[in-house]
This record gives sequence, structure tokens and C-alpha cells, in this order.
Amino acid sequence: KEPSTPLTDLDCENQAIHLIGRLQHGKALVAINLPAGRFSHASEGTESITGYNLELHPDEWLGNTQIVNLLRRTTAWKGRGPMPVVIEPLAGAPIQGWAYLSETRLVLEWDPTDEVPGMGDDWDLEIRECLERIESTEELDAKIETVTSELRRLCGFDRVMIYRFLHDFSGEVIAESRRDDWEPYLGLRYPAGDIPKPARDLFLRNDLRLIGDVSAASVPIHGEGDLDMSLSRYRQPADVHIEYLKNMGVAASLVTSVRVGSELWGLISCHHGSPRTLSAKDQSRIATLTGHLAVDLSGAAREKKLRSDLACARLANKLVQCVTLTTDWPPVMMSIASEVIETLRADGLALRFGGTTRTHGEGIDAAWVDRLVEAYGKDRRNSVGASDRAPADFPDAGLPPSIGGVLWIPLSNFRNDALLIFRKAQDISISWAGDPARHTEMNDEGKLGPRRSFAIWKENVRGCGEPWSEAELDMASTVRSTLIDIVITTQTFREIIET
Ligand code: BLA
Repeated sequence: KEPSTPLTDLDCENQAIHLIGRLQHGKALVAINLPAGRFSHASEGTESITGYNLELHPDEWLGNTQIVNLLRRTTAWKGRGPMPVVIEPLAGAPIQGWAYLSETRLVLEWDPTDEVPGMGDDWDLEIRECLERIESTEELDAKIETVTSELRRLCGFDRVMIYRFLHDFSGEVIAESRRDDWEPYLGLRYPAGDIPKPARDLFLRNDLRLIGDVSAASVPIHGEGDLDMSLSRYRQPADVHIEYLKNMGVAASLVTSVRVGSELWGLISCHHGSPRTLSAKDQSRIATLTGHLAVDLSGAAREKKLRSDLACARLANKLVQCVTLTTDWPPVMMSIASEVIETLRADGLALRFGGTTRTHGEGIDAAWVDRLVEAYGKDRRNSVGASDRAPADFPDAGLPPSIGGVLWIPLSNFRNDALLIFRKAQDISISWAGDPARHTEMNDEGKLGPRRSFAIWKENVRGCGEPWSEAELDMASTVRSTLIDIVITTQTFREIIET
């Protein structure tokens, strides 16, 4: 059957989810417009929750001093997402809530069932113990495992996963702690469109999202104009995501974002089979734990980068030495070929210089290297090139299928001289959570919705080399720019002597 709705109708990559104008069931929101000092927005039902007439001036509810104070603290807040605050109405009990700025408005949100933590409440003792257990796990892989089990103990969700974004924003569950009778998601891959860009962008600015009951009806937010809810805690999510969670059999979801540097490294995603809410206090604790994980990951990433930068720098140095040592440098460079390929986690290389091709490594044959360089070298003299599907990217060269990737380091601006590093082709198998080609499907209402089956769908990717990393490309560029000067100078020098 042909879909009656074109696929473009589910354009999630451009949805303004931060302007959705709805709040989750059972929560409350007011926005105070600052210049006017009037309520500009309120979620439906807030008057009966607060017992306060929102036509009146906010001062009469909270007092001017408190509003100014909230505003000052919220402006100074450097945390990611809304700031936890205790709201103290002039009449009535204090409220545990969240505050954030949205353009010229101060927005307050709260869950009326939430309790204000007592003064003598040692709520950070338990989290300190959690952190202790995480900190004492040294290896990063094991640490990630510990985070999932500690978090699950803390938040009581049925499934806690660490979800890592890959280079194309698809993602993989790399650690999981779950109820024994839940099927594992560990190792499964999810397409980028499951968490479209607007949702990923919000996670850079907001550390935690809790959807306490995916089936509960949301409430509208009334007011003048759109309210930007990027920093909201209880914004209603887009319908398509609610449908997605229902299709997964999830009734409540808690997601925190792991930001490393300025990048969204991944998410911690927690699922529960029945509705479940968490106090503001528990939300803060979970965000704290996630923050610690991010710090550990940043440290590990820095260390790894440092190590690989160092190895690359050493290698670049050696290559440069080869060239300066003697005018007949190509054989010298070939003598360190195994070191080059080891540092670059490659399988072979070829050096083409002045019409002569030297090779190193199994299956690297001068005949096809020459074809490759002749056919494609002219357009690649100016910068380093990288491919992880060489036979497909260079069809005219007739490369053997055993070759996966090539790192192309041109050594001359006017000839096809180049150092080529090769990685062999691998066959890899990806286990997708549902067929990624059926990312959207017709739902029971005859409308397009998210996919309904998350059953494992195997994709076999054949003939790809492992992608070249940022550090490897950087080192190739360094080698190119350093060698090219030396090669050109010695070459010219030699040509002068010879003529
Ligand atoms: C949002 N999708 C999300 C979020 C997650 C996922 C974590 C953020 C949820 C939040 O803000 O609380 C996806 N959750 C996952 C994945 C796992 C998980 C992959 O636990 C893996 C274990 N989704 C679709 C399709 C569309 C789509 C087809 O499947 C659109 C065409 C959209 N996902 C979508 C949108 C949001 C979203 C629009 C943002 C919801 C919002 O914040 O309003």
C-alpha cells in the first residue's frame, strides 16, 4: 500500500520543539515578563494549583524582593538547564521548582507533588558513596558499567543505558543495566533520525529530561506569543517521540546528556515500564553523576589525544629526518615503513617518487598503485585525502577488493609524488534496533509515525576500511606540509646539480 502522507511530512530535523507550547501532565509553569512585571504565560490549571489569580501582579504572589532575587540568581546561574529553586509564596507552603530565563521572561516550573528537601537532609551522602564507587573503578569501560548500575540503584528505572553518538550521529548502546526480564539493548545501533538535530541541540544546553508518563495528556500553556522552552524541565515532548517510546514499550523516560568539551558525546537514557517520576532533588543528583562521568570522559579523551598526538608528532619527525638525511631518501623512508603503518594502525603503504613506486605490506602492488596515482593524483596534489572505501571512490584504478581505506599524502605540488597509506577492507556487521530503512512507518491511525519494530536487524557492511581519525588526518597534514618544502628544496637542488 502506498503511504497516503508523503515522507517529508515527518520532517523532524526542522521541528521547533522548543516552541511546542505544552507542558507535561500534572506540572505547573508561569512566566513573568520582566519589564512589565506581569505574568505572560501560564500552563492550564496553574490558578487552581497555586490558588492565585494570575490576572493580578506577580508581586502579590511572591513579593517583589523574591522576584528580584530569583531573577538575580537565575541570571548568575552557570549550570546547564534550569536552576533548582525554592519558590516561597507570600501565603502558603514553599514549592520546590526550577527557574530559567527565556528572552525577557523569568520562567518557573514545578511538580506540585515535589517536596522541598528538609534542612537536615543529608541527601548528598548517598551520592558521595556512589561517586566513590565510580571513582574507584579505574578502567573507563568498567567505570561506564558502574555508572549504569549506580544510576539504576539511585533512580530505580527498569533500564539504564549509556548511549554513545557515532560520527554520523547514529548511536550505540555501550553499557546497560536492566531488569532481568527485559530484553537487552546493549550493542544495538540506532539511526541519527531517532534523535534529530533539534533534540540533540537542546541536550547541549539542557542536562536532563524527564517524561514521567508518556500516556498522560499534556496541558497547553496560555499566553502572549511563543514561549522558548529550551531550558525547560517539564516541556511536553513532540508527539512523534511519545509514539516512539510507546512503540518501545516505555512508560517513563529519563535522559541526561553527556557533554564532553563543546560536543554532545552521548546520553544516559533510562526507561521504565510504568509511569515514574523523580523529585527535583533526585534529578539534581542524577545530573551530578552524569556530570562526573563527562569529566572522566573528557580526561580520558584528552589523554588519548595527547598520546596519539605524541605518536604522530614523533612519526612526522622521523619522516622528515629521512628526507633530510640523504638526497636518496626514498629507500630510507621505506626502511621505517613498518613503524609508519603501526603508528597509523594501517596495513600497508606505497611511496611514489619521481616515477618510481615502492611498496610495503601484503597485497600492495606497484601496478595498481601506479594506476591509482596516474588516474587520480593530479586532482589531489594540494591537500591530504582520505577514503575508507577506496575501490568505490577510485573506480578507474582497479584496486583489489582487499583494500579498504587510503590516506593520500601528496608530496609535490607539480608531480604525482605521494605517500599512500592503506588499510585493509573489513566486513563488519551492525545490529540495528529495527530496520533503519523503515525509520518511519504508517501507524494505526493511517498516519506516518516512528518505526514500530525494534527487533534486531543485521546489516553487513563489506569492504570498508576503518575510518581515519581526526588525529591521523592531522598528522598526515603535518607530514605533507613539512615534507613538501624539504622535498621541493632537495629536488630542486638536485636538479640544479644534475643540469
Ligand atoms: C527525542 N529520541 C529523542 C530523545 C531520545 C530519543 C533519547 C530525547 C528524549 C528526551 O528529550 O527526553 C531516542 N531513546 C532514543 C534512542 C534510545 C533511547 C535511540 O532510549 C536508544 C536506546 N524519532 C523517530 C522519528 C522521528 C523522531 C522517525 O523515531 C522523527 C521523524 C523524532 N525524537 C524525535 C523528536 C525528539 C526525539 C522530534 C525530540 C522530542 C522533544 O524533546 O520534543
